[in-house]
Amino acid sequence: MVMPRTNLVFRRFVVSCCRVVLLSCVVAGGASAQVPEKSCDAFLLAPRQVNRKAVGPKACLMQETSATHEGRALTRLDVGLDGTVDGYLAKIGNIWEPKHPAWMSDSYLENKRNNARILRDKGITNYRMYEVRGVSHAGGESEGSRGQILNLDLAKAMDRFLDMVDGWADKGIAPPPTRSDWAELADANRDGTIDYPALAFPEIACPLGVYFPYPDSTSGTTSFAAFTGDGLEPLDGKKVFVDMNRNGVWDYRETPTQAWRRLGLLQKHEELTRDRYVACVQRAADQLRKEGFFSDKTAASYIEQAKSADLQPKRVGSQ
Ligand SMILES: [Ca+2]
Ligand SMILES: [Ca+2]
Repeated sequence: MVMPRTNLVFRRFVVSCCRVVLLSCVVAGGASAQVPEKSCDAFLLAPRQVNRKAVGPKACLMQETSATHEGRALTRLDVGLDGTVDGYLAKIGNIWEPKHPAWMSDSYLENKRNNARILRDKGITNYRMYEVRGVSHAGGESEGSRGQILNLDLAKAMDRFLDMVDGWADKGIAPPPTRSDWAELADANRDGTIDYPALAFPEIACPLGVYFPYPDSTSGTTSFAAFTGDGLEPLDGKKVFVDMNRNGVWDYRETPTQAWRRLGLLQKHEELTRDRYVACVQRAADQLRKEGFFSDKTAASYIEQAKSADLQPKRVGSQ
């Protein structure tokens, strides 16, 4: 999330960026090839001098896609730049397929974290980066469920992010601090303990299974492996086992009760009951609501769904 200018076009551009940054995850999704491209050269800054050479984006193309969320009209802008960025060639050939410098990671989470660190180190303060656990790059609003693909629905927090951008631009109300599980970004007072951890939606805080990158570990989409208590931990699309219980071994799936005991959500002899599940979801949703990331409506809907969710979760596809 970056502090928007008052110009509406720029605000919408920034809102689009907010989604990319807030996902802060593993792999960039491709822009739709069906949407015609338009020039956005008018928004380019003048070139800067680096080592006596003029550097900076030279050309800009964008794709504009209309969408609605809960009745609100949104415009998504995907932007491609040509030219040089800090002396690195930003693009060779297809403007939508930039050639990455060697120091960039295959992990988009790593790249987004580094992006936030670089902004901070440059003294830029009008940005925020929010990691959301259990997400790769794609949010469920565009690719919620398709075959083995199942993504966490980030749209449930988008209304609050739009409000944050509006409040920041119009009233100067700064959004909450950057949230990350990387101490470099989230241990504000440098005492070794993270102060602003990544966001845990109720699906993650009160899990009935695990989300994992799918088809492989660098994919922008995820699949979901349910705590069925039945059979082996599944394989991803590259036939690498999904270590659901993080014990380093390809072993059997836990039941939700076994997983919750391991995670400390239940005591050793406690069972996962409806009341305990609803209470957990309520705690997780309320915390996000108090911190400003969930609306009242989103928090309430999570609690309502928890009252009827299947506590003996079924597999997704063959997962
Ligand atoms: Ca700390
Ligand atoms: Ca395991």
